[in-house]
Amino acid sequence: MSTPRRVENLHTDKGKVPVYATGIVEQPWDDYDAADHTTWGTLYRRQRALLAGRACDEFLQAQDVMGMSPQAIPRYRELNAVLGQATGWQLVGVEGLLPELDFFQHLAARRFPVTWWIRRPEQIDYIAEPDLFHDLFGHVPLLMDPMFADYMQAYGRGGVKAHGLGAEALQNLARLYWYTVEFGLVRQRGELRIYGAGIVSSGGESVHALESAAPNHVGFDLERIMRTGYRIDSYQETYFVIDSFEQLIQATRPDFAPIYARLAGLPAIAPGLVLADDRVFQRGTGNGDDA
Ligand code: HBI
Ligand code: FE
Repeated sequence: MSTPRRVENLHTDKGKVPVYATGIVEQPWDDYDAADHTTWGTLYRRQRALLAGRACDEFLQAQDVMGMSPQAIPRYRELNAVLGQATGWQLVGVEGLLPELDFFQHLAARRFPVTWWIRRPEQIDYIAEPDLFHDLFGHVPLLMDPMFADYMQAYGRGGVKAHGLGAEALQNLARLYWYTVEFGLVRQRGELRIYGAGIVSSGGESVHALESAAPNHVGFDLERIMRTGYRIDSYQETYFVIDSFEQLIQATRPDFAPIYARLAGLPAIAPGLVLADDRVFQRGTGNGDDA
């Protein structure tokens, strides 16, 4: 299988991550080789076995409704037929991470960019950048949920607006994405369940996020999250918990400009800290006092 066209290494606050060409690419489904389909199937089976009782209901049900299976890498075209009917979202193939404005513009138009290539077998347990498995298995199913679908579009619109407001506003938004879309937990029937794509697509973190005593579990608070730093190369030290997807869409109703103004210049909150006015579900045993 041909490799993606890497354009440059963008030095972001997430460290050095490659940013790719921004064009849309057709999913080269006929070019996937046996190793690609096997990698998909192995990861799919492993994650579905782990996520029963750990992922939120909406995630697991959507994956089944979309017809995803371990048999083979799904065809974006087929998923788009189902997804378009459900919430108007469409998948578009991309080379990988996009510059933020391109990414926001896709979300604002109900297009989710999905990387067209899947990790190689030797990377099966970890890959530093989002590949097809992370995007398709992790991010796409919840776009079937009307409330979450609205949140993702509102997030994209917020991002397009924030793009002209400078680096701090973009960093606030990146943190919001990180602690909800990527690493969010939701309360369901009194228990914590996973909805974040970064967790559901990771074997270790699917267990760690819910069952380890190390991380903090703190109730969702928009401004608290926008101030909280994060690391991209280790399990999260704090997971934020929402009561429902409705809470996410409510949080994105107001104009963010006054919030950015209020937060401007305030120091970041270290990833492991618990604050006095946090709604604490679990105070982690991690050292938490890291600078
Ligand atoms: N590009 N393809 C792709 N996928 C992402 O999840 C993504 C991105 N570019 C930027 C980005 N995520 C994050 O910086 C968001 O916080 C915007
Ligand atoms: Fe992601």
